[in-house]
Amino acid sequence: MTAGSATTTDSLATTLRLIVGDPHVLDDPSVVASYETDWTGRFHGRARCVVRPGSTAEVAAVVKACADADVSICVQGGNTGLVGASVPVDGSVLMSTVRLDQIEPVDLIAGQVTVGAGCTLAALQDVVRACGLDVGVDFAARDSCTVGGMVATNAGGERVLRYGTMRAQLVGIEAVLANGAVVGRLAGLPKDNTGYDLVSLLAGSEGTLGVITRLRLKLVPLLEARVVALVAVAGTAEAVELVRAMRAVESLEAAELFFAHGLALVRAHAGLAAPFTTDHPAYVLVECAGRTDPTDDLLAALDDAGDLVLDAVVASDPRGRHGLWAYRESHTEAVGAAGVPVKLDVAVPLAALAELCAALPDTIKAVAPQARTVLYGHVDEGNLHVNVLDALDAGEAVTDAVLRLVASYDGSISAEHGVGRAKREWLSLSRTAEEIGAMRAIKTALDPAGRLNPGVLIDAG
Ligand code: FAD
Ligand code: 2HG
Ligand code: ZN
Repeated sequence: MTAGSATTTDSLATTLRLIVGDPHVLDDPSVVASYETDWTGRFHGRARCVVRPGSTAEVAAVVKACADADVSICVQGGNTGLVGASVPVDGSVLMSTVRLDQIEPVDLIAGQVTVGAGCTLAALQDVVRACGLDVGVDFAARDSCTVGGMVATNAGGERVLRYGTMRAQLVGIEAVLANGAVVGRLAGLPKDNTGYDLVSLLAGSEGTLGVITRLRLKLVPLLEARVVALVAVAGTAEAVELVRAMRAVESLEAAELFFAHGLALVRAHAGLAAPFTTDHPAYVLVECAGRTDPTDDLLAALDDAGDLVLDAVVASDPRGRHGLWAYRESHTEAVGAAGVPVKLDVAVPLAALAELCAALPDTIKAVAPQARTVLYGHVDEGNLHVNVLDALDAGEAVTDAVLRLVASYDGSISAEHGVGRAKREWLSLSRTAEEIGAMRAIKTALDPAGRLNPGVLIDAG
């Protein structure tokens, strides 16, 4: 399928140039190379060429042309995905959504916005914040990740405890299916029970069911009165207890977890000062946001938490808040600077999080004795990011050991990053054979030739 003849390659490139214009088909290997490796540096693939359509009609025409040539397509937004799903299998056309970046006027009556899939989160935040509204999902890749990629991965991030994941923000979608058909529901109706929910189905589909071209999001109020606290605690169990206590604060928006080893790595990488005079085993970063200053509520809750709080530093001015967030948000970059990690994003029931954190180091050492493990995550959702350095040679064994451990707690092998190529072989740890069969039936119905993102999540039957 993907290995068409040279003649096919040339005639396909010619057809694509006619559709999108010469400058938007890239085949110079030195230019194409930047699209062929994922953010972590672990996953690679050789693209036949890169095509950058500028409208839904162009996307549909490109999809049809590739189908006629029997060539597969990998859709790429900001290429910040962390499971190897945004880079092509060898010979695929790489479709970049970079030109699908239009933001339509914010619908102030509905509190919604329709936006091109290739728009970055930061660009959208700028526009909607100027209207007194905000996007419910936020995380460190905001300057590069696209809203289309966020929907395709059902991204989570730092505000899930208040607003849910990307799927919960989504009220409409426009997409091109594998046969070139355009499907779209962008009216943003809160009530619409007219059959199967394609909007929700495409969320989390990782580029395997359709190319998302536009989407409509419901927005949340822009809450500018904010306070952040970095709280030192004795360990994961205490972090979970603290978050349980903090849930009494209505304005709670984020609860993030990291440990002494991650903080040390981040400080060395980013040159940050120590947040406290002494080191502590674990840290919880909490943020509260409201229309009025939430500082007193946060301080009262910390007070009530008593001995759980070993130390705390609080900031309500933007500079201080960003300074505290840097300790948590810089983890991914600091890990990346230390090497190419085996990256596993998992979730377990909150009651099992401390046990998981305690069991992980030995589980990993058993298959990769030299490995360095860095843990951090979104504590309220029991979502842990397991980053294993110096273990690429044992990547499969590490993945297998960690994901089996997670499954033993009734956990998920992918909390928020998706399955991609990285965890495809382990899907049955989180999904039953019947569920996988149903997913495969959907994939086969919508993409019978398996042309959309082959090798990712699931193949056609
Ligand atoms: P890409 O990486 O380009 O693609 C990701 C997947 O989506 C691929 O399967 C691709 O084929 C598909 N895709 C992209 N665009 C489309 C489209 N228009 N139509 C169909 N399929 C498409 N994730 C979280 O959930 N929470 C976090 O807190 C978080 N923090 C991060 C921090 C950093 C520093 C980094 C580098 C990543 C982080 N991520 C996080 C990973 C997250 O998955 C991505 O940042 C984002 O959701 C992907 O957007 P993207 O545009 O980069 O997509
Ligand atoms: C985060 O929460 C992101 O920082 C990235 O989801 C996680 O680096 C990671 O593994
Ligand atoms: Zn995360």
